Amino acid sequence: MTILSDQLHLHPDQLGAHWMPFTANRQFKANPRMIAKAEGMYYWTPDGRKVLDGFSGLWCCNAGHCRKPIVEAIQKQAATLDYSPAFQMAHPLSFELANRIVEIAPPSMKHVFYTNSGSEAVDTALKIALGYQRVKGEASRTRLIGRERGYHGVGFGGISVGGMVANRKMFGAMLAGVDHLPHTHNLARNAYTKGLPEHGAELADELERLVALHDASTIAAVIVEPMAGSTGVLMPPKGYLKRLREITKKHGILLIFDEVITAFGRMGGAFASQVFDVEPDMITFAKGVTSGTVPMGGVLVSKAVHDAFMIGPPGAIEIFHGYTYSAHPLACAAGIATLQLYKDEDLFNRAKQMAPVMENAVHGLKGGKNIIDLRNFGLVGAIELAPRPDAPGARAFEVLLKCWEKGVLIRTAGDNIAIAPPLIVEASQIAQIADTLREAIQSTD
Ligand code: PXG
Repeated sequence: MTILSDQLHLHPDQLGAHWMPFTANRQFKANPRMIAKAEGMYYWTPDGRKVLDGFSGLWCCNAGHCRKPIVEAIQKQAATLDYSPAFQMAHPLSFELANRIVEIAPPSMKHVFYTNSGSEAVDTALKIALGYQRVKGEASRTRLIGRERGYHGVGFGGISVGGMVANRKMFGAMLAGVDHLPHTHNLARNAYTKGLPEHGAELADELERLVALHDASTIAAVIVEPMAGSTGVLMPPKGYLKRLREITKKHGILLIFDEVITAFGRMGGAFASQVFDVEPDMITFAKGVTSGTVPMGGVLVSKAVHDAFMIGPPGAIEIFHGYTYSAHPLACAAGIATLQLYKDEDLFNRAKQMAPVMENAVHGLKGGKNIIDLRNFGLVGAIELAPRPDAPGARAFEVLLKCWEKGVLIRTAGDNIAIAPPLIVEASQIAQIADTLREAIQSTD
């Protein structure tokens, strides 16, 4: 393997121009953690150090890195059709990919609206929900309900229904007419649960309380992540999602599952909706659809929701919404190749088969220093550490830095550590992640 040219070693003075997202810029630029190359389960730093990817980049490279069929499909597409107009014109790959996504989606999901990211997928789904209620003659249904500790990207819609204080507090009033369900994380009752927590299904009944408060005639949609990823990997209590489905249906409220993280194998099936056997009205996706190779997101929409818009004269545009890069040819080519690879290598089933290995590895950390909870489902594991009283998040971030030094990439959210390796991960690599974490946690005060 040839490792990496000198130009990858940037002088600190060259790092200022890029204002990095969700990053402590000054801290990072004083001691940068650069990645220069990837293949399979591994990253390499510019100086050739090999790092095991325990987080699929950022929950996205589900097929592993630089997989040949995906790389070749992108290369070929770039040389064949670089871009075609997204509005009133099309290219065949977008239809092929949509059909392939619909094929593996829950049965009622029949249509795909493309975006370029999860944030855009969320804002698109919220807009479709508002539009749907209006075209159905229920224009008073404008309220959107999210959940505490939810993450739905960083658009104004997404932060409004989201429940992460840091992502909201700087940005003013956001969308009006939003309310939130309580989150389901309960260490007192559910700590150290393997798989889905026993307690908390009744928290879905809080939606009845919100309906009583606002009246169903004002509520358009509820959006939740089947598994809340970004606020620390919070698994849905047994029966919770089903209960949410029942209540939303009863009141004519649309249910949106934000599956940006959970779709494409992470939970051990194509979509978490199937794994948890609950069918929403819309599903947002991104990340794994192209295994992170080319930005793409989208909204899977039920036939009923889609068909409600197909009214008026055929020459009328049904929804005034879309992006220049909706269904970008490179993203579609990458998506088709990615879904084919998932199928050829049966990767969603592989995730399911590896889930017990992940479970054992994660729960094998029990008793470690400062650990207050261990969680797992599918190919996801989480370790919750007690926060330092004066510095929430600092302890887990120190563990992240130590793991990086020891050659394993993980991710933190506050004092939660998340593990979500590519679905091609081997048992020995899961063991390596766990061993590295054990050592890093033990050596952190
Ligand atoms: N919805 C959900 C459920 C997500 O997890 C988004 C929307 C936004 O997607 P975009 O593509 O706009 O970033 C996300 C993104 C983490 C982490 O560390 C999670 C995300 C992104 C980066 C880091 O948990 N999720």
